[in-house]
This record gives sequence, structure tokens and C-alpha cells, in this order.
Amino acid sequence: MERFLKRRNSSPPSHHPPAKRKITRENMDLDLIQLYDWTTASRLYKQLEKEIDYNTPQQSRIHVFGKWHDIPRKQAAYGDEGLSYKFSGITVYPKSWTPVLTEIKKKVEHQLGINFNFVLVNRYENGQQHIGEHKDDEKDLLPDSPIASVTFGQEREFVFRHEDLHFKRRRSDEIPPVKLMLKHGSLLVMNSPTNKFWYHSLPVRRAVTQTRVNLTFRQMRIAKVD
Ligand SMILES: O=C(O)CCC(=O)C(=O)O
Repeated sequence: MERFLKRRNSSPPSHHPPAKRKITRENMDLDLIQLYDWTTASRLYKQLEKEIDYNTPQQSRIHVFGKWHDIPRKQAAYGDEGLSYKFSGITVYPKSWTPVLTEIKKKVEHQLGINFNFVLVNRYENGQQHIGEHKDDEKDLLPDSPIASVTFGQEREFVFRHEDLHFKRRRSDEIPPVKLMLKHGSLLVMNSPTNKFWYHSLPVRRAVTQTRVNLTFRQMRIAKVD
């Protein structure tokens, strides 16, 4: 991590509103915002590396088509008390918010004008670690709520592919993939209906040697207590 942080740690904190780019395609609505300057992002990244208590590989295993699989990255979930989240055949019970997660959550909430009650933290040690193509369309998510994804550390390419391409109903010249470089301190907002129609992934990049930490803030349904 130190090698990564030394690359550009001299930029002063910026007081300008963050640069924002809107990306739209068929049933896709994304906002890409440079939420933090390099210095602030590096401070938060160091703090995340100290504070986040990742699940063991055993605790992070997923259940797909009757088989248990280790995931090729580290994962942790944090959120409001009493929430749970089901995905890939497992139920996740989040830990309580830490100071650095609360700080980032407040910044994202202020930027977007909405509140989040859950965050999934994914840590990719290097370019071998990745996340396969999937949609975040779990039933526990509040319908049509945005997902706010904040990246720290190594920038990596993030790829969206329409479900028609995924299922080979259309070709890539008809509905091209959308590839975005997610930078240190960036915020990618996946607005509805993106997650109903588009799969996303963080593919393997063998040349990448540095670590990336990603936080996806979500709005979960509050379970009813009878
Ligand atoms: O690491 C990322 O950028 C995204 C992680 C992701 O796809 C997810 O949490 O669903």
C-alpha cells in the first residue's frame, strides 16, 4: 500500500465541487464523480486498511448451483443494527459502522441527498483478484434504490454488459459493453434501472500488483418484526 500512496501524495485538498460525468445507454443510468482528492482518498484508504475486519474465507463462501465456492477477494459487510442481506445463497449480518465508514457514508449521503443503511466492502489484493459478472438485484434491496460504489487504492477497469449480450441474444456491435476506469477516491452511482438490465464485473488484470478497496453503499429493506 505504501508504494501506491507515495506515487502522488502532494495534491492539496480541493474545495471545488467534484467533477461529475453522466453515462447513459439503453436502460443504463450512471454517475461517475471524483468524490475525493488524492490526499484525502489516501488518508481514508489507510484508515480502511486499519479498521475493516474482513470475513475469513470460510465466512465469505458462496453457495451456487449446489456447491460452495471461495471468493477471489476479501469481503466484509457493515450496516445498521437488525439488517440482513441474502445473496449468492448466503445471508449476511452486518457489523456496526466504524468511524471511517461513517465518515465516507456521510459524504456520499451529502453528495446524493439520500441515506444508506448497508455497505459491502470488497478488497482486491492485486489484479488476480476479481468479481465475476453479476447484477445487484437481490430482493433485500429497496426497489429502484441507487447503489453508490466508492473506490480506494489501485484504479481498475469496471465492465458493464447488457443482459442481451450476456445471454447472447444480441452481439457486442449491437449493444457494446461499457468500460470505466474507477479511480482512487471516485464514486460510481448505479441508478435504476441499470441493475435490472446490465451485469457488472471487475475482471482479472494480471499486470496489476496493487490493492484496491471498494465500498458499495446500499439501501436495504428493513425486516418487519411481527
Ligand atoms: O469492486 C467493485 O467495484 C464492485 C463490487 C461489486 O460488484 C458488488 O459489490 O456488487
